[in-house]
Amino acid sequence: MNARTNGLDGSEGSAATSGAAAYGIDFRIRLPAAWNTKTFFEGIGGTAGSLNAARGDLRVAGAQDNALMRGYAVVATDTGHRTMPGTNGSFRFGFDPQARLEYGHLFLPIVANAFKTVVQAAYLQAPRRSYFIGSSGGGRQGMKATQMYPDLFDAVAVVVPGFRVASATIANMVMVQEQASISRTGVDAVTPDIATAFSRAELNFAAGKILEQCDALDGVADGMIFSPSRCAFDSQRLLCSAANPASGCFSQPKIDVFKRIHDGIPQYSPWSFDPGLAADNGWPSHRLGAVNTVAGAPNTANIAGQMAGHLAFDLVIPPVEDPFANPYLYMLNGDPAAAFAKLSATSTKFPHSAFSLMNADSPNLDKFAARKGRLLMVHGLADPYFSPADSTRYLDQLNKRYGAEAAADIVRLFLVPGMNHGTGGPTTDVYDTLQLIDNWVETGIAPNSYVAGVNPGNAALPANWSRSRTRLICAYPTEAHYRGGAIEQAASFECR
Ligand SMILES: [Ca+2]
Repeated sequence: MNARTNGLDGSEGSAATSGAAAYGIDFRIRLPAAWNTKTFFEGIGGTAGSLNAARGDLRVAGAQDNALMRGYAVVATDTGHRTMPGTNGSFRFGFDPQARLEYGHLFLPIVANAFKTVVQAAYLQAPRRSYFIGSSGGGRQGMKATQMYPDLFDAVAVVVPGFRVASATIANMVMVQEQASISRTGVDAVTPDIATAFSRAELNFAAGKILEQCDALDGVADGMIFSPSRCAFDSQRLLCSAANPASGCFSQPKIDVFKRIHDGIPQYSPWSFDPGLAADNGWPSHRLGAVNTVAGAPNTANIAGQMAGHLAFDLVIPPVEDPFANPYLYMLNGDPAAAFAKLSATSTKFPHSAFSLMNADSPNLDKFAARKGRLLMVHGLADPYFSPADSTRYLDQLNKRYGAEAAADIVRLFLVPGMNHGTGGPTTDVYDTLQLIDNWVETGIAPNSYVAGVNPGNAALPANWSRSRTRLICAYPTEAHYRGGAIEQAASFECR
């Protein structure tokens, strides 16, 4: 829909470079023969720009089923642009104002309404329930729907939602610069290589020290911290000294940086101290990347690549002018205050700021609440991309606006110890998001907790955990507490 062979500026994304009409909203619908009268809109993370299979894959590690197999009609979309080939190809839609608008939120009503029309035509019946599930950037999309298009969905589930992505990228810029201050230079002998800021031994040491102080606060030392509200980690425990000469201990400058990047920036939220930081899809992939072996090659950490390109080309107004620029250098040398100001900027060409287009942080859910809409949020306490404290901050805002009791009828937030960006880490990340929201909508009873299991294929699972471990995940602000019994079983915990 809305196909255009060129960007509005006439210069970007010709059909020759993208292999198709450069812009336009692609979508894919799958319709099961045995329809359960419900629909599933699949969010898409990152910078979108590709068309997923529309099976309604559930963000359930190891699960063999999907929404389609359960009888849901499913839609997926690229949100209006295709990833272009070449340098910064996934970010270059940001030079096109209409593509920014569609990616920001406009694709939601356009695709949802087309989906509804197709479903009605196919089954000669309007859908009885409509759900949206998305992770990361897809979570941001779901929250936009609750705030801007409250009639579209009966329930929205968001996992590790990047609902203040614009603000988060500035925290990322500060992280890059903080890490650079303790990094070695790369192979060009000039540019700091932030992959060297912390070694794997140091991350493992930090994870151990965090557990040492906070693991047992929930009643049991089981490698998971269920009481983040009571875990005021003392980072001086990491310091190398005569009494603490352990492998992986920290110098004082490293402790200072470690603490500051957990504290974050005032315009965003702090990060929790959680042992999941040492897992592959925690800090190593998001904040450090691989050690650079080729002069001039971009750092592979997401704060230096994915989030950097997103900020430079899709969020700030005006975007960085050279579409082939190295976004790592933008993060490394940029002025965070100046970049932050460009997130609220507009121009004649770009009439909508990044904050208005991309952030989804309005606590006004009046219309969504009036139609009995339900919002389920799940956030990993070791998510290195988007802060779990940003999700609790949002919950606190809703509690203030509606009162805790009324808010609990609209939204439930679940914090998952050890879980990284959606899945992975030393954690129980197997659970059924779709069943949770469907039960909530069909019964009207909000979930106070759910039982999660481990993914036996998760390489970050500690050796001494049972591969059938289950845990009780409690709705914020309650926290799981061990009450006695078999340590590997969720039934041995209660929400307090
Ligand atoms: Ca524990």
